[in-house]
Amino acid sequence: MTSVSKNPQLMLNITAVERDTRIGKDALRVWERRYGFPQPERDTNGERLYPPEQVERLRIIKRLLDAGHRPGRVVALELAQLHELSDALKEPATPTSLAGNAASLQQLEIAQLLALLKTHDPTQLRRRFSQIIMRIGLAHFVLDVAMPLMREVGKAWASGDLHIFEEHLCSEVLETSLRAALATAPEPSANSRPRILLSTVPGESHSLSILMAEALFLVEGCSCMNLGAQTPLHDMISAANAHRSDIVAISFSAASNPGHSADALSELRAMLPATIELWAGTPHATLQRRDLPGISIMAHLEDIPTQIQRWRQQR
Ligand code: B12
Repeated sequence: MTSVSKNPQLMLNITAVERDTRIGKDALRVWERRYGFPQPERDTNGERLYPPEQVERLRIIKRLLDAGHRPGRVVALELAQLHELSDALKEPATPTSLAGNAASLQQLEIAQLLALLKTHDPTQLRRRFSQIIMRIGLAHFVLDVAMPLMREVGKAWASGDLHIFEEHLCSEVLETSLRAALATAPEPSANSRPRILLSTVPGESHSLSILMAEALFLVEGCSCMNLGAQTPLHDMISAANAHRSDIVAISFSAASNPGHSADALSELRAMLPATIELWAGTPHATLQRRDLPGISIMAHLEDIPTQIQRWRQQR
C-alpha cells in the first residue's frame, strides 16, 4: 500500500465506494471473503475504509463486469491485468469512413484535445470544438470526435490520469459547443418526421449522450424535443403526447444498472401508446441481449441513420 492510501482523507467508506463504483455493498463484502479483494482497512469503529488504489481497481472491475466478465474471473486480478482486459474490451466499431490515415488523424485530434483540456482553458477548448465542427460537420464531429473523446476522458478519469473537475470541464464545454451548433443548424420543416422525444430516466444524469443523439437526429432531418436528463416517466408520456412524438429515445450510460434500466423501459413501454416507438441506447451488453417486447435496444449512436431510414420506409 502506498503512502497516499495512508492519508485518511483519501480513504472512502463502503457507502462512498458503492456510490462511486456502482458496486453494491453486499457484493463488496462477499468479494472480500470469497476472492480476498477488496481488502479495506478499518476505522476506530471497525467500519471498512477503502484506499484510492483499491477503488480504482473496483472501477475497472465494474466496467469489465458490465461488459460480461464474471466476478470469479476478474475480482482477484492485479491492476495491470485488469487494465489489459479493459483495453481489450470491444470498442464500438470504428466508423468505416475512418480507416488508415484518417483513424490515426482522429487519434491525434483526440490526444490534442486531451492536452488542451489539461491547460484548463475553456475558451480555447470551445473554440477548438467549433473549428472542428465547421471543418468536418456535426455528424462526424459527434461520431468521430466527441464520442471517442468522452470514452478517453472516462478511461483517463478511471485510471486517475484526469481529475474529476477536468472531466466535468470537458463535459460542460462539449455540451455548450454542441448546443451552439444545434442552435445554428437549419431547422427541420414543421411537418418533418419522425418526431423524437429525448430524455433519460430518473437517476440517470448522463445527458450528453442524448444531446449527441439529438445532433444526429437533426442531421437526419428529424424534429426533436430534448427534455434533458431525468424526466419522471409519467411526464415523459405527457410530453410525448403534447409533442405528438413518433419515437421516444432514452439513453443509459455505463453507470446505469441494466436490471433497473430494463424495468424502467418496460414501465415506460406499458404507459406509451402502441403507435409510439421506444428506442433505448445502452453500452451494457447484458441489456442489449435482453428481449424487451416493443423496445428497440441500440448499442451505437452510429445506428441512428439506418434506424431512421427503417422508420421512414415502414411508413
Ligand atoms: C461525462 C461523464 C459524466 C458526467 C455527465 C455529464 C453529462 N451532462 O452527461 C458526470 C460528471 C455528471 C458523470 C457522473 C457520473 N459518472 Co460518468 N461518465 C462520463 C463519461 C466520461 C462520458 C459519458 C458520455 O457522454 N458518453 C458518450 C455516450 C454517447 O457514450 P455511451 O454512454 O457509452 O453510449 C453508447 C451507447 O449507449 C449508445 N447510445 C447512448 N445513448 C444513445 C441514444 C440513442 C438514441 C442511440 C441509438 C444510441 C445511444 O451509443 C454509444 C456508443 O456509440 C463516461 C465515460 C464513457 N465511456 O461513457 C463516464 C462514466 C459513464 N461515468 C461513470 C461513473 C461511475 C459516474 C458516477 C457514478 C460518478 C460518481 N461517483 O458520481 C456519476 C453517475 C451519476 C448518475 N447518477 O448517473 C463510469 C461508469 C462506470 C460503471 N461501469 O459503472 C464511466 C464509464 C466512467 C469510468 N470509466 O469509470 N459522468
